[in-house]
Amino acid sequence: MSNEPVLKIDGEVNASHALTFSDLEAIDALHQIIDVSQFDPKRQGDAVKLSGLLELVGAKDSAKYIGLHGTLDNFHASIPLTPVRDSAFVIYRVNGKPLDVKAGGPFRFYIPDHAACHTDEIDECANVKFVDHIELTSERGFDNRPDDDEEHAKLHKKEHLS
Ligand SMILES: Nc1nc2c(c(=O)[nH]1)N[C@H]1C(S)=C(S)[C@@H](COP(=O)(O)O)O[C@H]1N2
Ligand SMILES: [Mo]
Repeated sequence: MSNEPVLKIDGEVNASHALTFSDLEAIDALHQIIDVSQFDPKRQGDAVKLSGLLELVGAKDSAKYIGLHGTLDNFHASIPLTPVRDSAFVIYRVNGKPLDVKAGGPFRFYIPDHAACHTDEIDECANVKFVDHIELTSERGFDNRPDDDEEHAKLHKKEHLS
């Protein structure tokens, strides 16, 4: 039990949380998305809406940026909250089981209406895999997404070697 993965949510919130798979499953059906392929035919599984998570932790008005931290491979993004707060979600379950690490699990952030890689702040690169910490901040936070084609190509080469 003690090694069970958790998704930590903290920063500009009323109550920090560390959520397990079963905590996510227990979130009201109103905030669940069953079958994310309706948003992207290449994706499968179920998700919880970011808006549901924000409600759970009580996001403060001072929360302007969302920091997405993937500790496993040290990948981080910080994006403005407003454009994604009603559309983004966290994929966490496939066929009733936790999302596999091969698919970016156990928790994977997903923005359905993302821009192409490094063309905008809200790009495909911000779909952070193995996200274990969501941090709400008042200013832009740490971000090490690739910002040009060369860096981007290098990152993908690394991803495919692993
Ligand atoms: N943790 C983590 N998340 C990541 C990345 C990464 O290297 N590490 N790459 C990003 C980039 S640059 C892109 S374009 C998408 C690719 O997602 P896909 O492999 O599911 O198509 O994941 C993003 N999320
Ligand atoms: Mo990307």
